[in-house]
Amino acid sequence: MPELILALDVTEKKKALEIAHACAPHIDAIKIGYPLALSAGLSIAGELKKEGLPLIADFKVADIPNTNTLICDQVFLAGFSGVICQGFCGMDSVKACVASARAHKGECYVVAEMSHPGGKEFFTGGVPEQIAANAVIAGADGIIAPATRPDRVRVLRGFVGTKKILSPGIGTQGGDADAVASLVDGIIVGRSIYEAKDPAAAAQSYAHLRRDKKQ
Ligand code: NUP
Repeated sequence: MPELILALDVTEKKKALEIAHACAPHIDAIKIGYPLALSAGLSIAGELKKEGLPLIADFKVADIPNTNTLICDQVFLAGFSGVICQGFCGMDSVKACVASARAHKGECYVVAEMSHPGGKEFFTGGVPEQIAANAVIAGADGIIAPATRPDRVRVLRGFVGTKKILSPGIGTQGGDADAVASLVDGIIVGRSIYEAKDPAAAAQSYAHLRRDKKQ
């Protein structure tokens, strides 16, 4: 059964910290991306870390290897425990992110296929499979695969074996947590939790799916 990763795409720092604190007992990790990092600054990582949970930077790093290294080093120095990069820039670019993660004892996940409708435009024709295979060769910790397409998650599992699959697209994007829970290692949920009237209760509603069933 998967871990529950909160996608904290809230742009008000105070609100973000409140939601993180309220949800912390019911989640296994926090993921932030550009919305919160750009509004609150990268130092938000230090504050979120106080919740004692793994903290993933969803910056979908997608540049040449040297720039990827510079970006990922900043991510880990800020206190994140994991980073998400794109795989379509090629093996060398992914390897740079993985090397940075290793140097900082962190994790690196590679987007293999995106969850939104437009994700079908270019993440197609064997590309996601190739990205997933590359992620394994590069030594990444796992991939990101779409909860909106459980059939694709099944296919990509065949390419990553026991590496982790983290899966966004649940709830607001239409994906069904129960349909992918047994296929993945982590479900990523954003709006269905942080836009709920009671985010903690919304997070707790996934308790039956969580690996350790803490709640
Ligand atoms: O393919 C992806 N789809 C996706 O939604 C890759 C992602 N990293 N995400 C992220 O997951 C997205 O940026 C957001 O932070 C989260 C999903 O949020 P929500 O749709 O549950 O609100």
